[in-house]
Formats: sequence, structure tokens, C-alpha cells
Amino acid sequence: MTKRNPEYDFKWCPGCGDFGVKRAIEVSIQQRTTEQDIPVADNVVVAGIGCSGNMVHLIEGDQPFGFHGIHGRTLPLAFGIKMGNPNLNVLIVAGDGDFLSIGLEHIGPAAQRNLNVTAVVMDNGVYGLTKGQSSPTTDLGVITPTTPGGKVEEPVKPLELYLAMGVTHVASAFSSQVRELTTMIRDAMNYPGFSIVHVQSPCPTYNDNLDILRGNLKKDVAPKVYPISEDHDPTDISRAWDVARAPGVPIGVLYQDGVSEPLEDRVNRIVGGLRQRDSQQILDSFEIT
Ligand SMILES: Cc1ncc(C[n+]2csc(CCOP(=O)(O)OP(=O)(O)O)c2C)c(N)n1
Ligand code: SF4
Ligand SMILES: [Mg+2]
Repeated sequence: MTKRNPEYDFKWCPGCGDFGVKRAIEVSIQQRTTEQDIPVADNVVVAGIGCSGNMVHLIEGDQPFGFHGIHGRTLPLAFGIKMGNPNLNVLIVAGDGDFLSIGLEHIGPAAQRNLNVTAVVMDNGVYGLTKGQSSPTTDLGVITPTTPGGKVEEPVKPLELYLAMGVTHVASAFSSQVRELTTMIRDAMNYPGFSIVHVQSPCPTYNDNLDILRGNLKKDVAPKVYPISEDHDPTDISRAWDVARAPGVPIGVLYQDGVSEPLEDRVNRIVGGLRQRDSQQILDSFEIT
């Protein structure tokens, strides 16, 4: 279960955006299990390494299963769990460093398979746990312990990246908007395919961008987040690209394919069409006559 490990002493800093994500995960799992009348233990939270991944030890209330894996490998672990028991609801919690740096190579294959899991990616634009180094989403020119003269790379654009890789359900959220985030995570978990909820989750300790995201009237800062228009059609990939490329942080579901089969259905269909052979028949087929 996800209960805190007493040998692992960890606390999020006051004001960390991950608190809002935690609340949204707790409520969305609870709502889904109640609606579908399934045990909470049918949910598995698979965590990467990072402040964000520590989520798996901090979930309160009814406990899903938890698997704290290794840095960057949430998707392969989720793949194994889902294939071992397709009835489980698998929810990944990972950071921008974990998912988009070392873990990036796994997104494409998971998308092509339409692996039926949900990834909640907490993007704070920094490696929080290891004390503030630059991550793939850190902006050009930002000074961090690993970029003392300013970062030389442009930031990756996660929403465009997910669409380009073929992820079949892409949503964008903000940790301070817990109600919207809860709905997005629940809908993503109910979606039969690979869903990513990319959450702007500020790190007040190493990259305090809360005012930039939500705006600050007193400081004359306009909010960077904005709701996706109500008439947006998420099944239209070209409209999804328009939203992903527009300035600012859109809040809502950009894209939902809704047509592709989830991996477990593909496997059942393909395996069901194969001629069934027992092990002796397979061995005999190698005999040279
Ligand atoms: C294979 C491997 N490489 C590097 C590390 C060190 N490490 C631990 S957490 C982390 C980065 C965490 O950043 P992110 O995924 O963005 O999570 P955050 O702490 O910001 O939530 C790194 C580089 C590791 N644990 N394992
Ligand atoms: S270092 Fe940043 S991401 Fe990590 S707990 Fe503190 S505020 Fe949150
Ligand atoms: Mg991070």
C-alpha cells in the first residue's frame, strides 16, 4: 500500500504544488472506485524518483497499491503491471525530469502500443529532489547549479511532444486548480488508452513560478494559465495542435483519440487469432527431419 515508509524521512516544502496534485489524486481515485464499485486496491500508483514520485508515500485515506520504482522507468514498470493484470487501474506519478529526460524514450513506444495507463506528470521546471538542477522544461538562460552561466538549451514543449509521439489522450492542468485537475485525472483514468495529464506544479524552493502561472494583479503580472475554450473539439488533432502551440498554459483536455484500441484489446485480438500449441508441439516444430 502507499502508506508512508517510516525508514524514509521525507516532507514536501510548504507551498509545494505537489500538495494540490496529491489531493486531486486522492479524490479522483476515490470517486472512480465509488462510481465503478471496485476496491481501492484495484488501483496501483507507480512512482518515479523525485519530490513528485514521493507522492506514493503520502497518499492519505483509502490506500491504493504503491510501487516506488527507479528514476525514469515508470512506463516500463506500468507496462509490466498492466500486462500482468489488465483489470488494474495503473496511475503513474512522475516529475518533468523523470518523465521527459531519462524517461523520454519510453513515451513513444507506450503511445504506439496505446498502453492503457494514466501518467500524471508534475512539471516544476527543475530537478527538485536533487536541489534545483535544470530539467528539460527549464527555460533558456535560467541559472541553476548545473547551468551556472544560464541554460543553453531551449525548453522542451511537453504538450507538442506528447501529440507528436502519438499519445492518445493529452490534458494540461495546474496544481492550484484542484477541482479541474481532479476531473482531468478521473477522466484520464476512465479513458481506455494512454493518457497523460501534464500538471504545472510549482517548486517554491528552486523555481517559484506560481505568480507567473496564476498571475498577480498587485505586481501587474497577467496569468499564464487559461481555460481551453468550451467549443474546443478534442477529437480534432489539428485543433489540439493549435492549442499546444499557442502561448500560455491551456487548462483542459487538448486531445482525445477515442478510436485506437487499448493494448490489452490488441493483445487479446492478436493472441486469439494465433493457432494454440502446447510446449511439446512447439518443441516438435524445431525438429529437423
Ligand atoms: C538513474 C538515476 N539518475 C539520477 C538520479 C538522481 N535523481 C533523483 S531525483 C532526480 C531528478 C528529479 O527531478 P524530477 O523528476 O523533475 O522530480 P522533482 O523532484 O522535481 O519532482 C535525479 C536526477 C537517480 N535517482 N537515478
Ligand atoms: S524542493 Fe520543490 S518540488 Fe521538492 S518538495 Fe520542495 S517545493 Fe516541492
Ligand atoms: Mg521536476
